[in-house]
Amino acid sequence: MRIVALAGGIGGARFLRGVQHAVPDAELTVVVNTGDDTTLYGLRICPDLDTVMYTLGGGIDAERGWGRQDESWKAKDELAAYGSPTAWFGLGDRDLATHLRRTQLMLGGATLTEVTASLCERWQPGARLLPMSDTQAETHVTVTDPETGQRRAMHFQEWWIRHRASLPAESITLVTHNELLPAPGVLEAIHDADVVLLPPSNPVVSIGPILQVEGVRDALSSKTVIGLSPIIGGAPVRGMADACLTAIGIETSAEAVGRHYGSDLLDGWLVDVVDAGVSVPGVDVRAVPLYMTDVVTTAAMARSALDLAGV
Ligand code: FO1
Repeated sequence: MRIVALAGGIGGARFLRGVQHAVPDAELTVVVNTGDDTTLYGLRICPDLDTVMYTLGGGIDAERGWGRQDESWKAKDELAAYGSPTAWFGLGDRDLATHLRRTQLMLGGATLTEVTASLCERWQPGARLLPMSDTQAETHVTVTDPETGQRRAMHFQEWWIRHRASLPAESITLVTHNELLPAPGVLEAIHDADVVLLPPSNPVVSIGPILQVEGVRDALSSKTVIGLSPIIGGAPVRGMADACLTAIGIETSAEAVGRHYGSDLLDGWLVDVVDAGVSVPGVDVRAVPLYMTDVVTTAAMARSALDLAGV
């Protein structure tokens, strides 16, 4: 069975471990959001690609959900001691090597697709990881700066990490300076897939950017697409998707997110049992337990999604 998943960071990565547990023989391709990517200290940092790679490759810090296990923060502390204005970013010492190696390869002319394949040779995630695009595109959030009272755009990571998404976002925009073309293999993987899954990732900053890539929505229109709600009982399971949903005027509910994706995109929508009764016009909704407490419950969710797809 060929499965394609469009994924962001923590929630998406955790769900994908469940997919691997549920259907170990499936050929899994993950198209990963790169809108969170940023350049800090001259290093290209790809949070969602790294989170998926570490989670499936066994290097993730399970409690944090991002970055490496057995991590240390010496470089980060030294940067803070120098008064670096970006010392707020969680730069782990082990994780730093990933950013260094990625940047080294890119300086040698490698595309992000090639870099990702090279890093995965070490991590062996058991799935093919593709960036959504090799073209740089970054999610920026427009806020009113509390210090100056001026409206300004800041990178998503600064809003998310430094400000904990506490500054009301007036807009969330994927900024790119070129046509946002799909990375090699993305459209082909979608075309060849038996089913496409939208894991419980942030619908605005994780799944949203992938849907903006040229040709992706079109490729999905002829596929069976099953989504899983990241919102349970009116609240995000983790993270701050509610702050993102509010920014684009969407209510934080399983029903609103399902309707946001809509029947043009979705064939099926899994909601948690507390949200049973949710309706999304033109979409087959099913209520199953959606808390990813461990890999067994997550595998059951994956199984439910595949059953809903009829595969
Ligand atoms: N999330 C945080 O809440 N604080 C951090 O300091 C932080 C650093 C970080 C470094 C590398 C990386 O791959 C992810 C990191 N994340 C951090 C998570 C990241 O900001 C978000 O998970 C994604 O960008 C949103 O999906």
